[in-house]
Amino acid sequence: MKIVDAKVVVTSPGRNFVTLKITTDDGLTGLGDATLNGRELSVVSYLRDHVVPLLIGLDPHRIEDIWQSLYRGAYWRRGPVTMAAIAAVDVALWDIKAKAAELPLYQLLGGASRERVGTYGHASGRDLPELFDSIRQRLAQGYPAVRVQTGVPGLKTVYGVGGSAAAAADAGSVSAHPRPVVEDWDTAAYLRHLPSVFEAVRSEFGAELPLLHDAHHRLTPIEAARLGKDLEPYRLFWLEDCTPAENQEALRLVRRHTTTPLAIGEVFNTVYDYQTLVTEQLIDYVRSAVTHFGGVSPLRKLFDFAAQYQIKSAIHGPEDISPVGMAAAVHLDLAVHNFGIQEYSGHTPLTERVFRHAYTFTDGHLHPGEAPGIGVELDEELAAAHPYDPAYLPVNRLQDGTVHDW
Ligand code: KDG
Ligand code: MG
Repeated sequence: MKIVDAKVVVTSPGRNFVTLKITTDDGLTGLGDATLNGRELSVVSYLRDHVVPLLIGLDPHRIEDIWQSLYRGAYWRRGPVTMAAIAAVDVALWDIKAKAAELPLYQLLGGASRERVGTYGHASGRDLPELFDSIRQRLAQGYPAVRVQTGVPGLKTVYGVGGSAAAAADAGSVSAHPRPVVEDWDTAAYLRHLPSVFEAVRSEFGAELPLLHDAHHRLTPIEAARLGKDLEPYRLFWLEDCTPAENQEALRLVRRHTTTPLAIGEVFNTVYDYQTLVTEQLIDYVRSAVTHFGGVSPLRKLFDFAAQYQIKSAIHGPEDISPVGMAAAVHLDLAVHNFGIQEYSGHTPLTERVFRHAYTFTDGHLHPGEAPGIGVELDEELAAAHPYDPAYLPVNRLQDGTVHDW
C-alpha cells in the first residue's frame, strides 16, 4: 500500500479545527487531528509545506518508522506545532491500518481492558447558586465526576467560569476574539476563596461525588502546596496544573506538603516533559492529549512508562480537541490498563455533523464503537462551508497590569 494524497482541511463550525486526511492507492483514508487552539495556521503550514510532500509514496503501514523520521529527521524536535503535526500523521496512519484490518483501533492496541470509559464534565459559576446549577446540569447529563471552577470576589472574569472569555473558549465560541481578550487575576483572593467553595459544594452534593479543579498553571510552588493542603478536607479527585510545570522539580515541594492528588500535562508534548514527574512519583495523572503529544504511538508509550509508577491516564479532552482527536483518545482509553479518567465536553451539533463519529456518550461514559479505524467521517463539503475564523485564547493580567499565567 502507498500514500497517494494527504490534504489539510481547516474548518470552523463554531471554533477552528485542523484535520489531516491521508489517502492510499487502494482507496483507504485516514484522519488525524492537528488543532492547536489559537495557533492553528502554524500547524497547517508545517503540515502542508513540510510534511505532506514527504508522505507521498510511503507505505502507510510503517507508522513507527514514519513517526521517527518526522521526529528525528526534522532535527528541530519537540514543541506544540511539530508534535501536533506529527500527531495528525500518526493518528491518520493508525486509522488506515485499523481500516485495512477491518477492526476498530482499540483492537490493535491490545483490545478492550474495560467495558466503557468514565468521564468528567465541566461545571462553573460566578457565585455558588450559578455553580450549583451548573453541577446539577452535569449530573443530569450523567457525568460521574465534575470539574468545579468558580468566580472570585473582586475579579471580573476568571478562566473557565461562565461569562468569561476563557469560558467562551472552553465552550467553543472564540470567533468573536480576533485579538486576545484580557482577563484579571489575584492569587491571594483566589486562595482565600476556593476552599470555601469546595466546602459549600461538598455540603450540597455529599462526600461521594468525585470533584476536580484546574488551577491552570497560576500558582507558585508554595502557593500550590498551601492550596493542596487547604483542599484536603474536601477529598478532591485531583488538583490540575497547580504550577507551570515546565519546572518539574517544583512539584517536589508541592508533593511534600499535600496528599491532594495532582494531575499535569495538557501543554506537554513529549515524554521528556514528564521524566522527573513520573520517576519521582510527583503526580498521579498524566494529562496529555493525543493531538498535542505526537499521536497514539507516543501517548501509549507514556502511559506504559507511567504505569510502572502507578500513575494513571487522564487524556485532555476540551472542545478544542476535534472529534477526530477525541475518537483516538477513546480507543486508547478503552485499551490501556492504567486508565484513570477521560475529560469530555462534547461538541456543538454542527461540529458533530462535520465530523460524524462512531463513539458514543451514554450515562457519562464513552465507548469508541465498532467501526473500523478510529470511526470518524469528515463531511468535506460542510467543512468548506465553515472556513477558518481568526480567534485567540485570552491573556491574563494581575490587577497592576502584569501579565500572568492563564
Ligand atoms: O485551548 C486551551 C484549552 O484546551 C484549555 O484551557 C482547557 O485547561 C483546559 C482543560 O483542562 O480542559
Ligand atoms: Mg486544564
